[in-house]
Amino acid sequence: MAIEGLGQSSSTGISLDTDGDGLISQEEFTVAKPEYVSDEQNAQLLNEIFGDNESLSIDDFNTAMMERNPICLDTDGDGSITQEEFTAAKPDDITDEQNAQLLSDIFGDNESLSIDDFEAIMEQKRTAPLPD
Ligand SMILES: [Ca+2]
Ligand SMILES: [Ca+2]
Repeated sequence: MAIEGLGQSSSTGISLDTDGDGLISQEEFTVAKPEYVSDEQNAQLLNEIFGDNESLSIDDFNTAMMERNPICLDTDGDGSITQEEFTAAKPDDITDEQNAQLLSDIFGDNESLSIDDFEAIMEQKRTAPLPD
């Protein structure tokens, strides 16, 4: 199996594992953070995602990311998450096509969702089996 081929269908976590040891370290996470995330926000994220762990397995990392408080996505603080805010926060390895699919999965016909609704939908997706 070609590892390079994983990019298409794999989860966010794998691309963060730059040394390929199967674990995402706080350092690897920090290196990969988008530029709009300040050091302060990054420290907060590390705390939320890693807790007391120096590193997490890719599975644990993805679970933690899904459980992460979506309030972080509400960058203008109006209590709702718009498609635009969601798109702005997407990891670099999510293609526009994948993002469009996510938007349609999560938002459906809505331009924005309340944080509660967004959380509920993400929770459903987290517990649902992933499509192939
Ligand atoms: Ca690693
Ligand atoms: Ca908002």
